[in-house]
Amino acid sequence: MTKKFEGSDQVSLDLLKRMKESEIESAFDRYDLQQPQCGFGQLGLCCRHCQMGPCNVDPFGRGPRRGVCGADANTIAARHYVRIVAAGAAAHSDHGRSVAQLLIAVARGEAPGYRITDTKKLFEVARVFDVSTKDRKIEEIAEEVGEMALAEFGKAYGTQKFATRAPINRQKVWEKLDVTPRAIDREVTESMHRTGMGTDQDYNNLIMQACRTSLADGWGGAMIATELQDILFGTPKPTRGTANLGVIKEDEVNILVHGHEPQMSEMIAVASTDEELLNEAEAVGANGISVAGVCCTANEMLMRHGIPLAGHMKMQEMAIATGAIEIVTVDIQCVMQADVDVSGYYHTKMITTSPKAKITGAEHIEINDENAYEKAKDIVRMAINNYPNRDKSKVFIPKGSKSQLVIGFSHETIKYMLGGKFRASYRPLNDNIMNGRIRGVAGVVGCTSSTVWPDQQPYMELVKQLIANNILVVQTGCAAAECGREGMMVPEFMENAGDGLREVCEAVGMPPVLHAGSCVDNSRILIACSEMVKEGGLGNDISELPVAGACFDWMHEKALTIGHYFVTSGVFTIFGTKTPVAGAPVVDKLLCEGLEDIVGAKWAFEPDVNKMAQLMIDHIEKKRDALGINVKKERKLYDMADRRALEVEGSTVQAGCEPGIAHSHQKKD
Ligand code: NFS
Ligand code: SF4
Repeated sequence: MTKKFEGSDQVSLDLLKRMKESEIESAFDRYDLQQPQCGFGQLGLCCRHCQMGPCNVDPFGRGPRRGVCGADANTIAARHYVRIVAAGAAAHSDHGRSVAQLLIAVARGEAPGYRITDTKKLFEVARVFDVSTKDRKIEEIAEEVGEMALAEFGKAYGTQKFATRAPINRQKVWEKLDVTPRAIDREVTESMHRTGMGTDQDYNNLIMQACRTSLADGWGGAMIATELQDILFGTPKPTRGTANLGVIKEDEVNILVHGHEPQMSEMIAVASTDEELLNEAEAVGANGISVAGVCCTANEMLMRHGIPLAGHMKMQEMAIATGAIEIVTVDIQCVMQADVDVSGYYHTKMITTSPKAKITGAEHIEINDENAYEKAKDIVRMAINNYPNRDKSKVFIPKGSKSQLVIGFSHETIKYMLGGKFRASYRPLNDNIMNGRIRGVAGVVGCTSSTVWPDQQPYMELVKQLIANNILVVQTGCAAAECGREGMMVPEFMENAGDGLREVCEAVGMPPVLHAGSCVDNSRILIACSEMVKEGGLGNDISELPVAGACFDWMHEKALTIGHYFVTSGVFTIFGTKTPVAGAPVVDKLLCEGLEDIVGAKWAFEPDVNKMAQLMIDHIEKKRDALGINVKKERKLYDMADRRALEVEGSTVQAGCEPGIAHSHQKKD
């Protein structure tokens, strides 16, 4: 059955057509070639954890019901699930570890080219880590914060320090279940151990380990990545940017930065402004040097510096197939090996920069903390020298394919935007949720993948339905890149929002769809939820908030880990795919029903985007009912709001308006 979604991604369709004409294979072709994909794998019922296997379990009872060791469907599916969560946690966290190492190197003066940018954030993290700031040099504080962060990965005792930022009641839920994450590496290692042959063979116990490991990501490794990157590269503030393949310049040297860690891309961006290199670019006939991003590196660069975003995960081959890329540099995660082949059809050079990620056929130039700027300059120079090799007849940059967007909505920004510079607070957001202008908040995050053909745009449709129902949308990852590319992240898009949400967006001047960053930056959403609880009026735990999370087509294991830490943090989360444990309905029931009684939130898997939106809306309304904020208040004669409205002649504030964002219209209070 073909799914009908909003819009069509013409740019991607044009590029895919072009690739086909040039006989370049795309991930979409390879996806077709993989059909039909293994049914056991799709059901989560394939186990290869020991040499007696691989074992498959037949969910229809016609074949084996157990593996050679006796593992049943529940055990096999739950073990598989835990391994996905552990792999995702490992990916985000290893990224976080590199940032901690870089912070230490910068503090010790061993990383030329980098600096400490946000001391306010440094002090905030120092406070959480119990690092003294009194009468100490910034470098001293930064070094100790870096060391403390590094210790979070392997400490012998205690639990994750950032977990103390969660509301007290949430922490109590975790303590009671004994899922407060210990050292990050320990949780990942223990997950691998428990899921091997012959260890943990109780699906309930396995899913609890998935809870603990996912929290080690969200409130551990991923949060360390976000917070320490903010210290080093700056906490994002609202900035204008551009997105889509049209950001690639026909007459400039183009460098595509792809991957996840900003360490590499930040230096390439700096090197691209080097006077000497700009002169060299001019000497080869180029009008400048242009850097554009793909995947989460793009989100990082866009959020902090407004550096254009060429595309999200499933567009990486298309970006190279514009034929106008001199160099594509990659570090870690979500990089397709096929990029080497696509590059090979053009003059494009592909360069790997991380010792953790080499790709056969790509050139390796290692970038580390000490040599980053020099190596980045070398790479930019290589791109310049490659510019004359560009075959103009192969260049294809779809015309008009460039969208404007406003980005940079860190949780601090949201606080400032809503509360104002002098009284930054979540009070106005909570008040507007309580008075019903905003019904709730939805996180729409995660991947794009080759399982969805570009004539379908599920993220657009989902987000449109949510904002039309007065739900404020916060986005990260490739889902954010997709909606940003489609022009949904500008204040003008508020005309698609419901009346209440539009009123708030108008008063504050913000889009109804907020870009909060890369996938590790989902930790910003965890903090925002915690702040909403602490602000008061919306219950005493994240699980009481009228919020929901969604990802349509998750691709990388990281996305499932994110989903699981949101659920374990108390947020109803829905993915637009089939359940990853479809072959074990009992485990599926635990994820999609049972967990609600245990952690206060549950999963849903629903491939129909309309049903997905409705489930989120229903959930948010259910939470509003439980909070008692859906009850219409009885009007008193001349209540506070009436008096205010009378006092403010000519003001746009209406009678009945409660304290909130719209008060920024008031001339006096
Ligand atoms: Ni997230 Fe970023 Fe995109 Fe998915 Fe990959 S780029 S870390 S995993 S595909 S959203
Ligand atoms: Fe088969 Fe059990 Fe070995 Fe898995 S662990 S491959 S189910 S024998």
